[in-house]
Amino acid sequence: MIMNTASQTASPAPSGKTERSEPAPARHLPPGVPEGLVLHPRLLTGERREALLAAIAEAVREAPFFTPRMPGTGRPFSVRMTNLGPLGWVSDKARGYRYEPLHPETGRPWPAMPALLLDLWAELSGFPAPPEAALVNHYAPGARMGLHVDADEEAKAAPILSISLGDSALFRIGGRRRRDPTCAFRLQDGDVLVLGGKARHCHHGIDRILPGTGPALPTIIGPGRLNITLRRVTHP
Ligand code: MD3
Ligand code: FE
Repeated sequence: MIMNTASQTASPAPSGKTERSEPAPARHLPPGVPEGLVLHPRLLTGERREALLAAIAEAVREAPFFTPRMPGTGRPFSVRMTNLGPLGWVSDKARGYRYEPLHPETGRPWPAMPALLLDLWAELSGFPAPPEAALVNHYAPGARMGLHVDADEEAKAAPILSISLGDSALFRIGGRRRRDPTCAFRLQDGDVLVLGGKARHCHHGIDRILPGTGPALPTIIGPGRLNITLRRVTHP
């Protein structure tokens, strides 16, 4: 686990000798990441990762990706989205950002939240009630997400948990005010990020996807990157 405290360790010096299996390089968070941000590098690997990808592919069959639109202007997001769980985040020109129990195009309930995601939340969130929404973002190469704050949840004390799959992305996080300084670091396949404390209320976004840097996603999803965010929406 990597926290924004003094617990970070230095990279080992290169030994000069060739080894059969190189250890994963130590990963550092840049200076200035907000308090409450915890990175678990490559926490999701192997069978757990495969099971999650299969569950997402299955959910996308039932609840296809939709393209959210900006309130007022109707400008489309470059990111496609779908949701799992009792509530899902949606946005359109007329009604803007909100959580809804039904898919905006099919009118059906969102697919159930997989047990694997409920377990991950129970392990890492420190929050006593389960998440109600798993928002699935798909970034094709070239898609991005501008700096924003997540403020549509009533449960302001609950953290947000983020899982990255596929290609790496350059993630940026700043402060409570839009003009506060920002710092950026890479998120890669299998990384789990917990956004609690002050970090929960900070501006953040995705500058760009780094195409071809991660394992392929299921065919029904296509190339690029998936991000799954687990959210508690209502007051428990
Ligand atoms: C920091 N998603 O869905 S995940 C979003 O990679 C969103 O798709 C990005 O921002 C993505 O709203 C970033 C990491 C993340 C998620 C939620 C946060 C960071 C956050 C909420 C508050 C602060
Ligand atoms: Fe966000």
